[in-house]
Amino acid sequence: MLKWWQERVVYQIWPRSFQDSNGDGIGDLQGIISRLDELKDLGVGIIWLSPIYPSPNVDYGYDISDYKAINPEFGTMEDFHQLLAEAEKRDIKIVMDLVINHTSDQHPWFQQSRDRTSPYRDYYIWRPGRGRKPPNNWGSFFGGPAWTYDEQSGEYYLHLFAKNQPDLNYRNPRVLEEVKEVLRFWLDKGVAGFRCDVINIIWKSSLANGKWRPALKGLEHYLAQEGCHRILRELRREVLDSYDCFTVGETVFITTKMANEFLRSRELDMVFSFEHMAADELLLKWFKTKFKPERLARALTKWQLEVPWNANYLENHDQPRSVSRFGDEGEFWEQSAKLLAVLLLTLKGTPFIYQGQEIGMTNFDFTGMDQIKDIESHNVYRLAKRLGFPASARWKLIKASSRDNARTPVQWNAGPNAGFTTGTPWIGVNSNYKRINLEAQLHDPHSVRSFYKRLIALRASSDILKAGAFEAVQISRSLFVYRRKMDGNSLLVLLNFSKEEAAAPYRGEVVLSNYERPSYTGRLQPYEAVVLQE
Ligand code: TEU
Ligand code: CA
Repeated sequence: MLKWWQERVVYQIWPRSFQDSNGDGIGDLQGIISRLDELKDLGVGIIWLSPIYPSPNVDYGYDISDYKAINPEFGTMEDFHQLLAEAEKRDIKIVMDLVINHTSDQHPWFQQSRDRTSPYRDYYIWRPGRGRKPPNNWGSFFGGPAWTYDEQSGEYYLHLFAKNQPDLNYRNPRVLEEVKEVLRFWLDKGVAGFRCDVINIIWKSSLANGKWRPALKGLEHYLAQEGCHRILRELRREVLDSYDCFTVGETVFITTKMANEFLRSRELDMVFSFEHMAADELLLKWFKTKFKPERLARALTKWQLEVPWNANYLENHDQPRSVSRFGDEGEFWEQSAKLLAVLLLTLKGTPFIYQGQEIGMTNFDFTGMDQIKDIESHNVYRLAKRLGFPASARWKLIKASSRDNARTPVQWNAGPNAGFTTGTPWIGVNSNYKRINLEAQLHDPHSVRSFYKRLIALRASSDILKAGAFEAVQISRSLFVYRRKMDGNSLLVLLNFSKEEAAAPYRGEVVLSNYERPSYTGRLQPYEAVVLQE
């Protein structure tokens, strides 16, 4: 028997760029409410909201200054209640983002923590320096050291992300008590679960120096430690078990073995893997290399075979757009966007669609750093400059990997600002919005969006697609063929990740094809995806 969060499809909203309702250029809750009908029509059963809490926006919501309120830029608590009610009318569940590795440095806990005598001192991780040097050699995810000196305190505090995102200290039991209250606060309102931000790094086993690594020195001291498992078990037992909800962990650097350790006794219900996201990377996400479909297929296959239930995704607010990365922005834009849809919705697991993915939105077309808002991009750009990268090379890194690729406003129509706002958008709209927008696709039966809708419906009606076993059939340079099977029935999925035709001598009745072909004859067109009933 599948759980409801296994049956449904999740749609991720990054609220700031979704839909503005009041002309201030910033997406908001009323904007989301106004689009629920379209999401329902698409077949979405769960919405995951990236953080909507008050935040100074150093990391656009992932730096939280109050866990129990709504960012006034997005609306009020009343708006949130309305969103819950309107979603429920449409049988859509709402999932919140839970960011508990760190808070904002503007959170009152941290403000008080800067006073050495405050009871909040131990909410964070403070240490004296080693002479003029930080307490250890750890590096932060956004580049630079993981420690910042605070004049007022005369000590350093740990931050695995920006210096405005101090890490919480889970050795202090009061911190976990606060977190439990936050969970109950939202669950009692009716939210259906949490996407747990960098949840596998919340426990630091020691603060010893890290061994050498190309980035993130110190990782071995905080990645998936026993203390983290203990905390998650406690949250499960004392809070989550009393509600009908699910959790999905954003679990950086996770292996399938680690994943199973989180899933075994339901410390988390699902985890996001990052391995398949490395299919076009060399060592670091900043060094993009030619995309190799084979690497993508191998990573996905490994996770399909070794983990019982996956959280499948090709995009989110941290990743470049999938059609630009794994497909083709040019001649085969439409076919490749549809191919990626087939991949996402025919793997075993819960599919996560990121806003705009369903209309094939592409990477941004910005021309300079002044248009980039993301702190990580700016930090890395500066770092690359210090390392002596020429300006053109620095810009290339940003273009290929910046998180802002996925953060441009959703393209609703061909009107001003793509229908996102009547004011000035907080970040640039991609200039391709006249060609790529929802309105143009909504009633076109052959659009990318209609194809997503068909696939979501197909998955909903197919026990094989939802629960059938996965079997890899062929992984070669540009072909990925796999089977889903159950009780003697099977579906074969054929994907051609290339601009060339390809021979793929398999047989079956066509269930679905992005070329709308009536029958299959053993050859795939460029970027063709076919599902065959065997
Ligand atoms: O991301 C964690 C993370 O490690 C990366 O995916 C991150 O985006 C970065 O690219 C690493 O180089 C989560 C959130 O999804 C992200 O938006 C936040 O910035 C981050 O945690 C901190 O809360
Ligand atoms: Ca607004």
